[in-house]
Amino acid sequence: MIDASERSVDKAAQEMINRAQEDDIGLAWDRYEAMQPQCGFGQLGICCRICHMGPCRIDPFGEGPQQGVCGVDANAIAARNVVRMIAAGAAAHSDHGRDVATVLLEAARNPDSGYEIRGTDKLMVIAEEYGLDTEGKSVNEIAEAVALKALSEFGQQEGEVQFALRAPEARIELWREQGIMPRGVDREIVQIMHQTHMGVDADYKNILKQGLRAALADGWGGSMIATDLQDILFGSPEPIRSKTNLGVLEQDQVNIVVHGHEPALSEMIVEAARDPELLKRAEELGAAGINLAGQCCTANELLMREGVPSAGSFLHQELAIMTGAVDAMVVDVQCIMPGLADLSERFHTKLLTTSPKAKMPGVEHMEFHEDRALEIAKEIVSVGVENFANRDGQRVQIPDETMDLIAGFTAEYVNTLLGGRFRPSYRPLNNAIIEGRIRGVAGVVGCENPEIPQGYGHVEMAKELIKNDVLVLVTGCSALADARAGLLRPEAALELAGEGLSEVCVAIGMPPVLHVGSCVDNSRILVACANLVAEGGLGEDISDLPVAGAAPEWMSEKAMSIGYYVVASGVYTVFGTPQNVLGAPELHNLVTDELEQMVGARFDFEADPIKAAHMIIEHMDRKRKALRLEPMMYAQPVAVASD
Ligand code: SF4
Ligand code: MSK
Repeated sequence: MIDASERSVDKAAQEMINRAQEDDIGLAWDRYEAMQPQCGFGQLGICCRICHMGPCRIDPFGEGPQQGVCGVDANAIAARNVVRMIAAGAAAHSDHGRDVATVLLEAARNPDSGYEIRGTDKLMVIAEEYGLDTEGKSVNEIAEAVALKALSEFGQQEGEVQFALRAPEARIELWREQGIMPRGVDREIVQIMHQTHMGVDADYKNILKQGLRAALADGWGGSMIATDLQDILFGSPEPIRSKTNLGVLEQDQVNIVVHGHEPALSEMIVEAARDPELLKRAEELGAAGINLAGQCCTANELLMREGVPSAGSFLHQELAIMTGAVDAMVVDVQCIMPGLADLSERFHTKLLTTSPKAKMPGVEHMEFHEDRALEIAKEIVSVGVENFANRDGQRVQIPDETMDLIAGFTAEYVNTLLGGRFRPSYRPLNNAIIEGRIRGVAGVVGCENPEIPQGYGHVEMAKELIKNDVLVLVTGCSALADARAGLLRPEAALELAGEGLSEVCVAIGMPPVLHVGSCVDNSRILVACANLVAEGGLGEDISDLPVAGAAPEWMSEKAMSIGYYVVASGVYTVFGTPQNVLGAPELHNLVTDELEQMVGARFDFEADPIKAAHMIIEHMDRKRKALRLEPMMYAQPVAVASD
């Protein structure tokens, strides 16, 4: 038997991993082990299969080939691979944004769609930002105009992505000077595909530059559109209490797990699960109710707007099915393991795909359409309800693990949170940083990866940072890992935070680790950084701020796009495992050093989360010194990197 604690730090996950071993069921960790040793050329980033003269690979020891058949070198090969990852990640986030805009358009035009526009305040703010005439117009007319304007940003051929103008003036100027100001969202992604086609760009610096521009089109474009239009449709989140972990599944209720990323369907499923007829049918079948739980970023979306509990993060998806208590798992797009198809066959779980972009062989497909959203959501919930009758009580094993949390802090809410309802402002947060109560702000985000014990990187890094008075903002699976560890409770401030941070948190009852949302909501962190600069006293640009980013357990192409737009926005960022650039020394030097001269920030790679936390702390101290801020107010825990 493998020691399950080597695979996850979470007790519930360990219980299910052990169950899988007893039942001889292979999970992601087993498939990862079966894959060892992984291809060294791929890991170093120096294999290329862009054209049919290849595949080609560069000998990292300098003895074999140093060029592909076409004559390209290791740096350009690795850079092309990196920016193609950025292109895919930016495309995923941005296509999500496009879908949200389409739903907003449907909601505005079709009163029978089942959607209502809940975030009218935000609608007016965005309409003004887009320069739209709102005088005498109805909510639906304004929403229609906003949706059309947002949709036009994707295919735009000229001009600049609108929300990029939210960045500080100095940053906008720098982007323009460097030639990386994003134009249209789709345009930047398409240009990567052209630029990296065989026989086009062979200059690794020029290739990476386009990667930065496409990443910015994601962060300040596609992702930001997704976030803001979701707020318009479903309402801006405000802090809300809920629970997380596999223990949120209910023994005596129909359990429906919604998994993926886009709230367009899952918000409707929340509505459908309250339908009296479906509740009655569940009761007839012996269930005490219909219990919804979220998975991955769908979990974050529903958690922060509806308080729907989360069953877990990326590596929990198979474990949820292993409980034998999930009657339906409904998936849309992104981070859905194809391995779910075989696993659900071994239990009674009905796996349902819903997006025309994401099907699985042999898995039932119930396609979602915005114009019949509620009707389709009810049909989907009904499948879960009927399947409750097939549940084998003998095979149900739900770990008795849940954790309380508070979710739903937005860039806008920081105004009210710290400034109060009567004088909403970032001033108290800026002051807390200037006076040395809070050292700085770190965004710790991203995925999980079986390469690292699940949650170890996220939780240990967040604990070390808050101990040293760093306010931590979390999104995606990082947020869910910290939530399971209890870091999203206000009590965590007293238990684990340094004295200065704890004082601020206790005064207003907030956790030291703030849940900011899903992967597309990393855009909220960009806006928060712009607001910190705009409030004054912390420099003229984001790169002046004592802030940092981290992705301790990253795996997806979206994480690459996020990392690059965060760095291109001026935020020093530490990735847990190295990007695939180690076989390309000059490219490696560019991303971990020279980028600093270009955009005022760079990457570091560090697998040890405690060491990485101290790299962030040292970076913040350098920025504090450059800004001539007050020394930290209280004696600090010793800031020493572990061995
Ligand atoms: Fe090989 Fe060049 Fe073709 Fe890549 S583009 S597969 S390096 S010949
Ligand atoms: S779900 S992108 S594993 S954070 Fe957004 Fe989690 Fe990473 Fe998917």
